[in-house]
Amino acid sequence: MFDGIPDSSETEPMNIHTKPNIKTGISVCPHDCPSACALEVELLDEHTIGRVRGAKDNSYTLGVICEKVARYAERIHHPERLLYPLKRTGKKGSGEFTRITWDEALDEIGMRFNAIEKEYGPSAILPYFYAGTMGLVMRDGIERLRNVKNYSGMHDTFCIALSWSGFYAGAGKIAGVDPREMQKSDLIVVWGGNPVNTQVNVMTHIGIAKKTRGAKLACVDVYETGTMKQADIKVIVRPGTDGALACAVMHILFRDGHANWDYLRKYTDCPEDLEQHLKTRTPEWASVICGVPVATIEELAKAIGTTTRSYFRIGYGFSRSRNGAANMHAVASIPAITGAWLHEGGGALHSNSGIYKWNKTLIEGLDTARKLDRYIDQSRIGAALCGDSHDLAGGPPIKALFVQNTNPVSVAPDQNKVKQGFAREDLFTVVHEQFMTETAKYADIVLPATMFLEHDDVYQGGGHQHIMFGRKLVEPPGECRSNHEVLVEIAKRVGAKHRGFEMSPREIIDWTMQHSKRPGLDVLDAANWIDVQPDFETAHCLNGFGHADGKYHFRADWAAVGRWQSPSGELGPVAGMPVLPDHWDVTDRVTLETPFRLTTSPARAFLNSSFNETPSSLKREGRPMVFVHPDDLSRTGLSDGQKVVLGNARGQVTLHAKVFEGVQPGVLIAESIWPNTAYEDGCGINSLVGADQPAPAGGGVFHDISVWIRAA
Ligand SMILES: Nc1nc2c(c(=O)[nH]1)N[C@H]1C(S)=C(S)[C@@H](COP(=O)(O)OP(=O)(O)OC[C@H]3O[C@@H](n4cnc5c(=O)[nH]c(N)nc54)[C@H](O)[C@@H]3O)O[C@H]1N2
Ligand SMILES: Nc1nc2c(c(=O)[nH]1)N[C@H]1C(S)=C(S)[C@@H](COP(=O)(O)OP(=O)(O)OC[C@H]3O[C@@H](n4cnc5c(=O)[nH]c(N)nc54)[C@H](O)[C@@H]3O)O[C@H]1N2
Ligand code: SF4
Ligand SMILES: [Mo]
Repeated sequence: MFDGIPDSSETEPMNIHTKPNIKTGISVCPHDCPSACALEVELLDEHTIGRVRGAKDNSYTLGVICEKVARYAERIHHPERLLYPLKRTGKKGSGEFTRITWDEALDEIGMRFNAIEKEYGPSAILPYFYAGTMGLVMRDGIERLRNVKNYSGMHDTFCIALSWSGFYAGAGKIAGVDPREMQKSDLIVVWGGNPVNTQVNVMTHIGIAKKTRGAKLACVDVYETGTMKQADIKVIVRPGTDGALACAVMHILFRDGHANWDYLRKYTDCPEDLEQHLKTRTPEWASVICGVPVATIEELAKAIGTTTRSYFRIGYGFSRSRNGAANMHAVASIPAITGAWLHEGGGALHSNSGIYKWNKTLIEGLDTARKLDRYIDQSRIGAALCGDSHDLAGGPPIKALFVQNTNPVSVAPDQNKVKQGFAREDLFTVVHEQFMTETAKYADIVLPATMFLEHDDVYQGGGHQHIMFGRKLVEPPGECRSNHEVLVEIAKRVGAKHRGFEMSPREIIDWTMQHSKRPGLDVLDAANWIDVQPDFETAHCLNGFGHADGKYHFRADWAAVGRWQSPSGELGPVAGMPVLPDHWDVTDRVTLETPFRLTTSPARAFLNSSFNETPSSLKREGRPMVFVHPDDLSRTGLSDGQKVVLGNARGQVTLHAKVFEGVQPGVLIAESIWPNTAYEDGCGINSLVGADQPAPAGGGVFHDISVWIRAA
């Protein structure tokens, strides 16, 4: 029997489309991607899916999804999926395990957690998670266990800490113009993002604007990406120098009379100070820093200054630097100079996460007497596990880890330190996963997890404006259990009492919807998704930006931003940050020993560490490579296709060189994230990445790396 799926003889409800002989169910892509695509999934039998397609009637998805999810059958029916609970038999990291029952696994977890809590206090246990699934129940339910038990807090810094800090410093909220308005735009500026790889739907909407209005696309990146290949204005910067480029663009806008002074006086905090400050930030000044020819800077600024409807689609990538928050703030300031926000098809969007305003009391157990003693920085998990007193914040060592939805031994910075920490014999590690990841290999207990088509959850579009129901469409294989089911069972064994542990995911979704001033699950279930786009005035900030004074802030209050973003208060050298938009020269140093700058930009067929197990993704990506400018190849005596080593004080990585013209000399690109085992010696690309705590709230500096390169 299908779970809730009628057979084709029944009347067709809204959420089921019947193709000849193949049933189709509607769900949502759960992966960590701003597109959160509405999906149509072919259902071959109660366990088996066929092709996956984008829902045509979702006004953001418009029938388009990425290739890797279209082939989801490869992932959900992968022969290497984890099916049963496992207990470690070999050395940590060896991947040697034996099958045990769920009761044995859960009883051991309960016993060990209780013993550790008794001896060291609850802070010695760290629930550690990220966004492997973006479903609110399955992703964030782990916070309920943490909060009820007062286990260690976690500050999530992999992804958004730098970019949101920068955008918030200016706009005072994390929301922007409806992405569908890109269709009405005459210039779309994709800055520091590569939607062709990372959120294909942006290209759909840009494509419509190009076709119907002859809109132009400008793209700012550190190499010629798939997105840049389609751009009319191509800007290749040196990594970590977008602040300089943005300042020069704004300098030209003021210089050439493209500043909208009526708008500036009404909607921004200190335009005269900014204009004055930018007097010396000329294109010549910026060109030396960012390596972009003056003529290209002029071309970009002219297009922005002379196109009323210019839409800034601002990505995450360029914020993953030690100066990333400052760079984001500088870039986000550009449309406030021209007043592009006033017009349909104009303004900016980085993320729309701020529009949803969820009441997470039930999901996260916020109604408990929680008093978390400390927060561990997610990106510094290596140092924290190795006992760094700064990271442990005066608390006990971490003695137990419970990991869901993330693969830190692959994706976290400073990988050698992370491995050292995970290898500790006195650390009790539980990993709930779909595959035997690098992290799962270090676990004492591995638990098999369901995939999104095997459980119910609710999703929000980070890059659009839909609340969406992702429904269970097939039965899980083997003994896989959902995150919620596992939390319920652990809660029982560690004495964590909360009504959320007594409820089903559907009940939790329904309560959460209703208490977030939305309709209940019945309405969502019938409609599949709800469009919650704020009105034009709100989205365009015409009734004010998010700060108390309603203004866009050119003058950033970084200490306040740090306190907003980081639960343990502002971090890093906040005092040194530029108050007005500027170039902040704090990136990883280029030295005689490490003369190259490296970024680890996302590969098209992988999604972080996911999909790097599916055959078609592996085939498409080939092998781990580093793109090298031809001048650099000849300068270093290396050749195209040669096996090379990249290295710095943190580690070394072996991969193959590939000649590539679309990058500045001195800059290397290693598209990521390959499994560690794809590299010789098992050292993944994050062995080279530093785990600093950049101001004002920490964050992963995945594209801010200095290295040497030499023949292997
Ligand atoms: N070098 C480099 N490193 C990076 C980045 C980069 O650009 N370059 N990007 C960084 C960024 S932005 C991010 S967000 C991180 C993300 O890195 P990760 O957190 O590792 O992200 P994912 O690969 O999305 O998901 C992790 C795991 O979640 C599991 N999972 C999925 N759904 C479920 C579920 O329902 N239950 C359970 N228990 N598990 C599930 C998947 O199998 C997968 O192994 O990587 C960061 N690391
Ligand atoms: N295929 C695929 N899709 C993904 C992911 C993936 O790994 N693979 N990851 C998902 C996740 S978790 C996230 S957060 C989003 C992120 O999606 P994006 O917003 O696109 O951000 P990034 O993926 O980090 O990097 C985007 C681009 O920024 C460029 N970049 C790096 N440094 C700089 C710089 O200093 N200046 C400029 N101008 N550009 C720079 C990189 O070269 C890259 O092309 O994508 C999601 N979608
Ligand atoms: S584009 Fe993003 S949200 Fe859409 S199917 Fe692909 S990974 Fe999922
Ligand atoms: Mo991310």
